[in-house]
Formats: sequence, structure tokens, C-alpha cells
Amino acid sequence: MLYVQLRKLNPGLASACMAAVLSACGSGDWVSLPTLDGKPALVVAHRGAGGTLPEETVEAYARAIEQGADAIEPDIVSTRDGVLIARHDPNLAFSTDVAKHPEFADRKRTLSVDGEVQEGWFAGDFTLAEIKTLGGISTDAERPQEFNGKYKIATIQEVIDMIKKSGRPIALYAETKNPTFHRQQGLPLEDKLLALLTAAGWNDRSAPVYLQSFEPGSLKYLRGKGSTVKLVQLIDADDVDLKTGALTFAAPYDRPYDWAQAGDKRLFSAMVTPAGLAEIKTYADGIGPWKRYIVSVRGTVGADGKVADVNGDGKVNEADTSTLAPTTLVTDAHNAGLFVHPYTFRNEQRRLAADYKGAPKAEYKQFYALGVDGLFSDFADTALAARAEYLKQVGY
Ligand SMILES: [Ca+2]
Ligand SMILES: [Ca+2]
Repeated sequence: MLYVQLRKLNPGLASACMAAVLSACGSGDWVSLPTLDGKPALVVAHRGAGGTLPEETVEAYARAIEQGADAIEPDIVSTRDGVLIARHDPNLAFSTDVAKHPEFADRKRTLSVDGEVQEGWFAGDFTLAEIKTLGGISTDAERPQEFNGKYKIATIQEVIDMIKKSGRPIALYAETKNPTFHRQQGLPLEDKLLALLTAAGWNDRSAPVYLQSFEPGSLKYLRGKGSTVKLVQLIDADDVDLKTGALTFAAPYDRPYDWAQAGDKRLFSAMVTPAGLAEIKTYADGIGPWKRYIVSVRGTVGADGKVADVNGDGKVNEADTSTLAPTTLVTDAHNAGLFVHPYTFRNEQRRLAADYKGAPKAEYKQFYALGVDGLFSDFADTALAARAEYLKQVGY
């Protein structure tokens, strides 16, 4: 079921078009989509072309720009010399070849990141010059490995420069990563980020910029500094209980780390209640929820009490599940005046509920029809192709 509202401004044209073939009426001026502003959803290239190339490298962002993404997404962590770089984790062991660099062997240590003790090499122990000697690696064993070590880590300034050179409107969609952790390390992110945006001429409401964080305190700080760029509250959970479809909450994915530090016992799920959404609206413009807050999935419980391997491939994963009825979150957030950009959409079969019959585009189309205002994808090319098909189907 697709919800298409004809613009009230021009009822004559609308009915004329309805009488004709919808798609013959041209380009979108009279069909309002179920998004907050009635316009097509934004496709955000998550970590660049993260599904294809080592994520958050210059090449991964270049590929996402080539694919036509509307926005490219870096996560932000800090080097020892205070340069903001594009990395998902302060721990470089997860996404770089640092372990293969004997000259850095003595930098290996254990460190608590948001209460989770990790062993590895941490960006805050390296200068930018040192980090530029590392290569990015794939963070997913199922994805191409042949590019590992070949591409350098991008700085946030380089990402800004790439957008400016692209010659078309592309948004920077940047996430302050572990903001409390960075502050505790003496390497706070927010002021440096605002300085980069100001220097780019992008620290205002009309700038092609979205800033996102799981920690409300980081967004409130940015707003408190007078920035009017678009701010997005990310909403996490740990996992889905495939027996019931209920979201599960375990540290450090149970609540924002700044809430945990302050003794606030609420879970991330408090953010999707009407009161939670109203609170977010006081400091942000939109929400970035895990997509399971909108459409969850549930498996089949077998006689042994376990979730069954329905498709018989020897593994139990989302391919063995069916989607549940969508929640009211998109409508609730829109009613609160917030846009909705869920994450993360991926092409792999094991990540697609059985309802989609192995077609990633079917999942995107469901979410577009539900009125999401954008989404994060590791495969922006697939998200864009699905959007084009969806828009054609609804006559936009
Ligand atoms: Ca991110
Ligand atoms: Ca299976």
C-alpha cells in the first residue's frame, strides 16, 4: 500500500494527471510523498561505499560520490595531534592494517571505550602523519578483501574538499563518535568540527551538513555553541530477540554513554516514546534510529525451543525471519516535527528478512513507502536504484 497525497495547491492538474497515466505527468511537482517535507528520501552513503571498498577511505568516499549518493557519512575520531579523521572506532585494530606495522607494535595497549575494555592501537596515540602510513581494511569478512591496506584513511577536511570538488550538491553527514570518551582523553571533537565547518562556510542552517551522535550531550553542545546546522539524534539497541521480535538492550548499546555517566537509567527505547521525541525536538532536527525500531523481524521457534533454520542453510540469521507490522515511529516522529533517517541497509542475503525474497530493493521500497526521510546504506547504488523505482511507481 502506497500513500500518495496529491498537492492541494493544484487540484485541477492533479485530477487531470490522475485521469491520465501518472508517470506521464512529469517530474514530481504535484505528488507529495509521505516524508516530512514531501520530497524523496535522502540516500546516505554509510562510511562511504562501505559495502564495496575499505570504509572511510578517500577511495570509499570517491566511489560513493560516483554512485550518486546524496550524502556521504564519515564517523569522527581524533588523532593525538587533534586532527579529525574518518574512522568508526578509536581502536584502529578494527579497520586498519596497524597490526602489520612492526614500528607501531609498542603502541598496543588496553583501553576502556565507553566502558568496554578493548585491546588494540588507539587513534589518540598516533599523529596524523603516522595514521597516514596505515591502510584501511574491510570490516566484514564477507565483503571484498582485495583492497585491504591499499587506501589511506581520510581526514574530515579531505571529505569536505571532495564534496566541494564534486560539482553537485552532496551533504556531509558526520557523526561525533564516542564524544564523552574523546573529552576524557583530552581530545574533544565538537569545537574542532565547528571550526572546520566555519572555515568551509558551512556552519549555518542552509549548509549541506548533518551532524549526528548517539550522545545527546554532544548535539546539545553543538547547538549551545550557536550552530544551526541540522542535528540528528541516533537511537541504538543491542540486538533483536528473534524469538519475539523485541529489541534487546545490553551495554554499551543500552543507553547513550553520557546518560550512563550521568546515572540516567533510561534505555535508548525511551527516545522513541512521544515524550522522548518531544525532548529530542528541543535540541535536534531529526532522528537516526536503528531500522528495527520501525520494522522488526521474528523467526520461527522450533520444537527444541530455539529459533529454526527455516531456509536450511545451516545458519540462523535474519534470512530465517519474517518482518513484523511496522511501528508508528515514522508518523510519531513526523508529528513531533522530526525527520527520520534509519540505519543500516545492506545487500547481503543473511541480513534480509525472508519477506524480501532475497531482493535488497524490496526492503528499501518498504521503508520509502513508510515515509522515511532518508536512510543509511552500505550500498548507496542499490538504495538509489530502489528509490528511482519507488518514485516511478508512485508517479513522482
Ligand atoms: Ca556512523
Ligand atoms: Ca538459515
